[in-house]
Amino acid sequence: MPLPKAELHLHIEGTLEPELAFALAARNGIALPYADAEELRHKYRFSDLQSFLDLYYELMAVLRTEDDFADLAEAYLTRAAAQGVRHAEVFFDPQAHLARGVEMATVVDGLARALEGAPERHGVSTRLIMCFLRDESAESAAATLDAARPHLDHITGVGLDSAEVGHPPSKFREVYEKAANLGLRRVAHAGEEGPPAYITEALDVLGVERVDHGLRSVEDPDLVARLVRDRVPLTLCPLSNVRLRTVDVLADHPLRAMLEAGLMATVNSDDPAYFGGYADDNFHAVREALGLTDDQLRELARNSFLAAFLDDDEDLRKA
Ligand code: ES4
Ligand code: ZN
Repeated sequence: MPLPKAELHLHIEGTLEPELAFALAARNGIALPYADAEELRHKYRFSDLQSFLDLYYELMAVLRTEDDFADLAEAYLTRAAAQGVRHAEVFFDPQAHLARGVEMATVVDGLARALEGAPERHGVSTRLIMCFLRDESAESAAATLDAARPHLDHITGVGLDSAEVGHPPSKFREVYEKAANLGLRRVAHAGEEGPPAYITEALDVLGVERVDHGLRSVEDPDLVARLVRDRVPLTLCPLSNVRLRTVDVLADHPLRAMLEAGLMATVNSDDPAYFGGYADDNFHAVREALGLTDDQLRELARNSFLAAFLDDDEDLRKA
């Protein structure tokens, strides 16, 4: 039995398995430039974040209808539940869909339909977090927040993702302030490929409650001391870091040292269809590669529930 856990760093578009991509392409009359799912899977070899993002955005073309988004989320929930996930905070990238002429309502209603049925169907509670693409303008992010206004009953928070280097958190100061005023929770990717200073900015300028990745915090001892002192959760994604060549091999991943330094680390799958594993696959991989103890694995699982945007009456650890 996999450990019960919460997954806090998961891009729903990154759960698009090659077989589902082909099925949705056929349903929508879209031709993919690959012979079949197997040929497509062979393209899942990346040299850095951008080389992954290029394919990630290309394949989104198959997501067109509300049913497509519902089917995508349902497929994820089925796999996540089998890996011990009891609570999932799901990112989505509205700008990537709006740019293709897919409306916000299509995306949110499709995802929300699958997520709303998840407690009964899969024993998984959920939240939805909409991410701004940091390589798009601050004005585009603000317009996206406006477009989401009619749908905020389905959206718990905002995040920041896509190509990090050259797009510091401070670029999004105003839209995060607006989001906070709307009662939205705040997270942001920082320190995946970008420098530790981006993590500091995400905390100080954007007011984030969790840092997504936060991997490069280990380069700055003062920042580590602050993250430990303030119990700032980091949503690490070990298999993602290896696939995107941020870390050479899993045995070099700093997760164990981070736990031992007192950081509030969590383990997540990021874009599991692309990076070779879902939530428990990541737990299993770090246990093997880093020799984590059972206590450390339980600490990771406990951290995931403590760092979740759950209400006080939703203690899923007892489930
Ligand atoms: C992402 Cl791994 C990663 N990093 C930044 N942005 C992303 N969007 C989807 N996956
Ligand atoms: Zn991510």
